[in-house]
Amino acid sequence: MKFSNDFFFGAATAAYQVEGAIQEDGKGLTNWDEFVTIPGKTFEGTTGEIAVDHYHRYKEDIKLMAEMGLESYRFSISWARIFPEGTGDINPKGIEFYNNVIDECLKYGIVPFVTLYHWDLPLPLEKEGGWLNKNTIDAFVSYAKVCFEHFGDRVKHFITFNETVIFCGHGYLAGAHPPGIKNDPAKYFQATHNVFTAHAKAVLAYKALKQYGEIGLSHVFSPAFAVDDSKEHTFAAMHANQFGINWYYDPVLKGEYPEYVMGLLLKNGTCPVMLDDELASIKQAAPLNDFIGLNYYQPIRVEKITEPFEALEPTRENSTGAPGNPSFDGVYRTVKMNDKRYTKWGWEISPEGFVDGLQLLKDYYGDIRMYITENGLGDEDPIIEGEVCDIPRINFINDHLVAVKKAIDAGVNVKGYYAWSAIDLLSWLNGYKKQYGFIYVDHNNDLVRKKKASFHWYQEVINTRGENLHN
Ligand code: BGP
Repeated sequence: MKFSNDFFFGAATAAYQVEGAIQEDGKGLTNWDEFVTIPGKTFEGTTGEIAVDHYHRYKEDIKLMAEMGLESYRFSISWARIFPEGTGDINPKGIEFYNNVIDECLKYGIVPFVTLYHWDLPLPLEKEGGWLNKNTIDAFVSYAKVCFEHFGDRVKHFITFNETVIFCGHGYLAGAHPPGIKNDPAKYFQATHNVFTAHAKAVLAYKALKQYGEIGLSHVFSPAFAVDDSKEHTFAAMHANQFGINWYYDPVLKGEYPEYVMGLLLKNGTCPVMLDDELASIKQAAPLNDFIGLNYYQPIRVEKITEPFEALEPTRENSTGAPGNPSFDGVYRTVKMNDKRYTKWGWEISPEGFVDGLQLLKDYYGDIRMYITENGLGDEDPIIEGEVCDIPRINFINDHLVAVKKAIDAGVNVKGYYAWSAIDLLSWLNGYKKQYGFIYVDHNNDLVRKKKASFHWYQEVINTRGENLHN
């Protein structure tokens, strides 16, 4: 079961979910800072105002990560710390903060793996149309360049975007993320195209600097499987994967959009405005994209909708991954199955789906380098005699690491695994109740940190390079 020495054992966080200090040292407000103040948007009205105070406690947190033996730490930069207005003047304090975080990682030999955009858009840009406004593309590229120039001497792994399908899907279809728009496929597809363009232009800018690192992007990876092998449900799975996988990976890896999806968008009038220079950048950047990051939590089980079906009104509860919803185009719906296991939040637990999904990606895209940039179990961890006994998380990660190893042995090019999350943090819509970390944060006692059972377990996994994982 041993993983090779060049495989990263890591863990991840995102700025909004850990940092807090949303208006400190010159940071500008973001779309999320505003969105969470709308009543009912988040569980118990939680906000990232303090989060887990990583902004002030990053030294303590990184020290704990080092003690756990973490080889790489994936974190995101908050754009509004670097450019409080989204564009214009750089905030030197923002640069200083991330320099400190990077240097702190390097002090312990932890490789920083940096996400440039994990959903927190500077508020002035959101007010001007956010990802629907083509100016946001240029603003992102300028911001990305500043990050490459200031951090690229020490950061050799950049992720441009985290999970386009989630922030665009929740932003323009479910209305559960900013800007909170519901059921608008034309806007949704336009936003995704603008993001792919921004990614491509950032890749070109990065390569022009010749920093000799790698750059890619991370998607949520929820491969669709048919509920049975009937023709109609098999079609539903193909359709779901075209929209959920190919629409997201083809422009990045092949430099063009999948014909199947394009055909349907043209037919129903939801095809985005795509300018020639944008399509040219997407084409030019594809062979330069070094890797894809996969955030795998669960697969989806789908069935074709054959009879009229009353869609649930999208809400916070049903928009965060639990099955039960029809697809935006009414072609299929996701289904909870009796023979599958689910988390307390209704997400399927399926290491088998992970192996099959990775194989599917290899079939689509060949030898592209992959990192598992998120995978983990959201749970309410039991505390027994003062100890956080997160045994279900240990089992979950064990099984998913075994799945990764199986995929590697079958020839899939996976180079690292980042558990979500390094430390307990703010779940975007589910507050602090849904925990993911190896490190517990006590919200009743000054955010004191405490090692969970999984902390010691992961330490041992890293130490032995996975030798003792069990099948
Ligand atoms: C991913 C996001 C993460 C994290 C995770 C768990 O989609 O990239 O930021 O939030 O999902 O999600 P949740 O907190 O909703 O359980």
